[in-house]
Amino acid sequence: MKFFENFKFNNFFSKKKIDEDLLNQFEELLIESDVGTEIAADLKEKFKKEKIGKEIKDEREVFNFLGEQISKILNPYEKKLDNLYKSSPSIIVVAGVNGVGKTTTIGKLGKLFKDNGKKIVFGAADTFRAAAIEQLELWSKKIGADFVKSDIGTDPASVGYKTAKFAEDNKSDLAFIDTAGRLQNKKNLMEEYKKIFTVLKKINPEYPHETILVLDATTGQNALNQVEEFKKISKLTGLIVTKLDTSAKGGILLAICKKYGLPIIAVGMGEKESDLHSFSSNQFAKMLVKN
Ligand SMILES: Nc1nc2c(ncn2[C@@H]2O[C@H](COP(=O)(O)OP(=O)(O)O)[C@@H](O)[C@H]2O)c(=O)[nH]1
Ligand SMILES: [Mg+2]
Repeated sequence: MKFFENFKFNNFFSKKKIDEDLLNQFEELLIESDVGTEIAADLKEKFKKEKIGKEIKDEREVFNFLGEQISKILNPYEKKLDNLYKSSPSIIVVAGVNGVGKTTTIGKLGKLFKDNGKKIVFGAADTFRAAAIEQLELWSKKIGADFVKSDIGTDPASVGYKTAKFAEDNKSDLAFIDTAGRLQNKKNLMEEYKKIFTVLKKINPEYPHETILVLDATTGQNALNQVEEFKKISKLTGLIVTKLDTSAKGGILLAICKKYGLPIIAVGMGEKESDLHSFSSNQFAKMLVKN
């Protein structure tokens, strides 16, 4: 994740003084980093107020300023991972389009809670591909979670139902329900999701306790459209943003928070089981502006 990737530092810092031209470059850079035009204009304005006409001794001043501002923007949206567990069973649906990292994230979440002594079950409601079911099964073996599946092609809602029932009958603490997220046929996809929620609510109107939307940071602005679509199907209780270990420009988190006010639960920083971290606005901001 690199915020300042395309920035011509030499040009910037050879000038030593902040002028309008530099401020505009600063704003452009922010927009390129996916923070959205509103936040970019806002940050530019703040930067201007504090720094215009002043000398900058070194680039850290700019980074620190930006880091502090970003941390302030994101701070209200921190949601601690621990909050996913409320009572047994806590039923959690993990949604998102294909390839964003849902299955991997479930593996990582399972591992975290398992290490905290919780009893976990994974439900393979992505029944579209055999490989998807196997992938989740592998994770369940790896971290020691129970596993609920049906045959390929089975109605995902029935797997959701089976998983929640299993969690009740077997005293699981947390149930994570994996989903398909194929966007090829949006209408079907949305119907499929709706049905999962309807069926879960029939068991208990409180179910699911959480609906997490997983977003891939590398998709940039498109992530906003995904939030928009999924918001129509269900009340989202939080976001997990993956692939922040890549060249993704994490600025998209700011745009999403600003527009939708959704809490961020965790960030994915790699493919391994230990690569999921509770979201800290402070740490995230520091990481973002580090060059
Ligand atoms: N670099 C990186 N890769 C990830 C991360 N999370 C998931 N992936 C990879 O993204 C790909 C798709 O993940 P998967 O969990 O199958 O996505 P799903 O289709 O949403 O279930 C896999 O190759 C994962 O290893 C992450 O945080 N960082
Ligand atoms: Mg998957």
